[in-house]
Amino acid sequence: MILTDSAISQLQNRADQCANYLLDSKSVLCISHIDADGLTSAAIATQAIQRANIPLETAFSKRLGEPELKQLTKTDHETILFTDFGSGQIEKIIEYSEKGNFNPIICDHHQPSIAPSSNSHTLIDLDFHLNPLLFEIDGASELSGAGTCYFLARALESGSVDNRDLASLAVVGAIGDMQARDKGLIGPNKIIAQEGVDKGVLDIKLDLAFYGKQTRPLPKLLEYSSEFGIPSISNNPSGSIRFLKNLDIDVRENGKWKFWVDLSHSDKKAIVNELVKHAISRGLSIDKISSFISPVYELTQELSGTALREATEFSTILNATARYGRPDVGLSICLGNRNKSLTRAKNLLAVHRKNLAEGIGLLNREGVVMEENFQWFHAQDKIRDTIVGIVAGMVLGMDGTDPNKPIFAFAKTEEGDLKVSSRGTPILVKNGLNLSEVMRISAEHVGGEGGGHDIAAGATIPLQTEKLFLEQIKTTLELQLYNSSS
Ligand SMILES: [Mn+2]
Repeated sequence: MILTDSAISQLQNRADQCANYLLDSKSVLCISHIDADGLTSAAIATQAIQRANIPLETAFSKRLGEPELKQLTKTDHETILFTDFGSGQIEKIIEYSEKGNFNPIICDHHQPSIAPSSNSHTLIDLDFHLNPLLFEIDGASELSGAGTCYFLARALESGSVDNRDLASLAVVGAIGDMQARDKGLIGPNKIIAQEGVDKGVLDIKLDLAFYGKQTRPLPKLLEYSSEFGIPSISNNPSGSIRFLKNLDIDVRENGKWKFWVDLSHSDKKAIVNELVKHAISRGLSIDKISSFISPVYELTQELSGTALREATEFSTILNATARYGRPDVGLSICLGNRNKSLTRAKNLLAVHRKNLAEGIGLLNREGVVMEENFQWFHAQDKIRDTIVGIVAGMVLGMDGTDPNKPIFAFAKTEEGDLKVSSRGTPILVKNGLNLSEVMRISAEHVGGEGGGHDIAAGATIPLQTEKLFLEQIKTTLELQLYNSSS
């Protein structure tokens, strides 16, 4: 690679160490997390390891607690590669490794359960732990799990192998983990995207930022723009149709609404102009209006007008598989299989959309509980634990919630405990919020486990510990937000 920045070259050195470790392994078990970033992480690692001719098996896990780690000690594979999780459990993983239960490699971007350099123990992890946070690269916005695996994949190259085609999956992972900002991907994520462009697997262009340009008919594309809050268009079906009918553009063809991708460049431009005029005349903020346009990441190997063409829609498809117990389907799509896998995924996507809409409906009806420095809701068993975090992220900032406070969401799990998901905002993080720490401390306080990123984190806690957990959140948040303001 041609990158010169010192943090990145340190990350590359670590990737080289991990790659050498892998290349010396007789066989590898790759185990990954079940979201879009986890699936693309596994897909990148899987392909790079296969191309390096190392025998491999790929598996997924919803969580990585004591029972899951214990189960992994039974593996026949010489090396276990943890992708998109593992850093938050590194203490436990080191314990197992020292007992000779398995040889681990961790390729993750979540916050390590022990801070780098906080104790001498961490020296042991140096050889096999690849994580941007160890090199002062932000794991919440600058490099995803899939991006971290991409660095490993590049380090595994030898001879004529060129793994840059995997950059498109790394971008899908970063987008799935909400790492893009108004100006698109930043930091190492951006460098990876550029490698994808150079390799011809990605196309980056400034375009309408709305979700669904490939697969939603124009009125739906506009109607579902709730994050932009455009008066009389967002969440307004008849208003969206009225807006389109007033345009001097053919927005229909053969009696059907067109899709954004079907429009000519000049028609797209005309619609954006009208949208901006409409938004200005109704007093929408300039910040919101300027976010209508952003870099859009298209996978050039996928057909235009399909759900896999644009990184945003691709990542939703993956979430719809993995979070409903079918990570195998999502992985299969990432590995290039279509037909059956894609049909299955689309069916799951319909269910996923329905569940998200129902979850948001529930929140609109019941609202959140407002505390002094945070807000929360308890979905009981009305929202699946695997999507309650997505719902929390979607409702944060909507009517009835406070965009200046982090949100915490509880849901019961199939395993008989509670899942807690939390989401913050970039401004809160700047003011000292670290949800990974909040979730780890509060979960440990009630006998559970938690961690993640500063801006988004999760925990699993025993039933009926909500009250104690919430009290601990309050205390930890006070310290974080107080320390930064003093
Ligand atoms: Mn991730």
